[in-house]
Amino acid sequence: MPLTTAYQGEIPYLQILDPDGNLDESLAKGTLSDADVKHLYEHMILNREYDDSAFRLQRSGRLGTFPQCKGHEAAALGAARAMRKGHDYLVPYYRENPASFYHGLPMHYILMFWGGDERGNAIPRNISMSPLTIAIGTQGLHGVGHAWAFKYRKEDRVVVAFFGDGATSTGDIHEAMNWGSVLKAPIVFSCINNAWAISVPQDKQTGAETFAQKAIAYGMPGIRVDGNDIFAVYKAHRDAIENARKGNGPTLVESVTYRIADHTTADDARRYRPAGELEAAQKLDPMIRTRKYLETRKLWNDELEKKTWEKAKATVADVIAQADKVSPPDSDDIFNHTFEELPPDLIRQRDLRHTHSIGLNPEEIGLKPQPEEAAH
Ligand SMILES: Cc1ncc(C[n+]2csc(CCOP(=O)(O)OP(=O)(O)O)c2C)c(N)n1
Ligand SMILES: [Mg+2]
Repeated sequence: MPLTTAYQGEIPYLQILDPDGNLDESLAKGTLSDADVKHLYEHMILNREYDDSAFRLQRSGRLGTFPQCKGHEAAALGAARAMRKGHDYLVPYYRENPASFYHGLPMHYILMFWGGDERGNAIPRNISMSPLTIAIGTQGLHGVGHAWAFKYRKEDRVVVAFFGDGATSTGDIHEAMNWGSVLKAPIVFSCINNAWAISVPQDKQTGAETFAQKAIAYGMPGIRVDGNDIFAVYKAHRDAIENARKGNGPTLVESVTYRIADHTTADDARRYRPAGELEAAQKLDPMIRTRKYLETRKLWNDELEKKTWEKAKATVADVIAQADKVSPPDSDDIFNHTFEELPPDLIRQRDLRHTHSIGLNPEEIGLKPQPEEAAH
């Protein structure tokens, strides 16, 4: 019997705004209006200013570390704009400040968090997003859980879960994509391929040509987009979100961008980045292209650019002042924001870890021995 084809798949690639700022009018139809692009560019400026200020705060000893989002602005904001604000649910990792702020997260929270204050990751209830995730990939499963809950409750909310190229090598992301697809959960898997996972490049991360093609194996659509193109990122996410809202399950969107900064302030990418790569990527910076587009449409000029940066600087200075005014944290905070009701073992950990209790008999400080301790 001859061999036949069991399955054949294809991954589309979408670019609408090219690096010179030229727009494919037919693909752009029904996507972002002039006002949208202007507004998103203003957000890019605000985020770039925030990013550079946070870097300086770290260098002056006021933040522990900071992962810069530089270069990711279009990839994050295009997806954020495609979501229904306050309704759809954002599941970030740690490089989505532009999306988080767009969805209303107070900007000083992120400074608090990287300054070591856990209250900065206690997301206010009215913001439709989960906390930042540092444990790579785990948020994929949280995202599927949220999406499954929305489906179960018959709410028409959709989750957008972000993760990096490096996270695709974790078991959690595979499990999340598998279960998301099996359950037809309303979730979009947004993979930010920024070429690096700390010092690991794409060809050491996967044997596949794209990350998007992994969707095929999970039985969901996959698409690769130019992640520095705000139109393409928006369109791919909007279509995927609306498809999920209709009950058709997840999509994997791979946004190809570049990590213009070091991995975090604790890294020095000059040690591993090939010569010339950064300079080439800087030419593809999403802000350059978005500005060029706005200028071609006579919607932007030097004066607006100057004014917007000035406004961004003033906003960020206010944000820093706000973070400075926050009362000092309490070490109990690390226990206080994850559970609605703290489970007994964590109550015990919280109470036992106080320095004054170390070495004391738990019974003497009013704690009942745990069953295994009683058995010894
Ligand atoms: C489970 C787990 N393993 C390892 C790490 C250490 N770590 C922190 S960031 C990172 C690389 C992540 O790369 P990627 O997913 O591409 O995201 P990017 O930082 O490039 O945006 C690693 C391995 C971690 N935080 N969590
Ligand atoms: Mg990466």
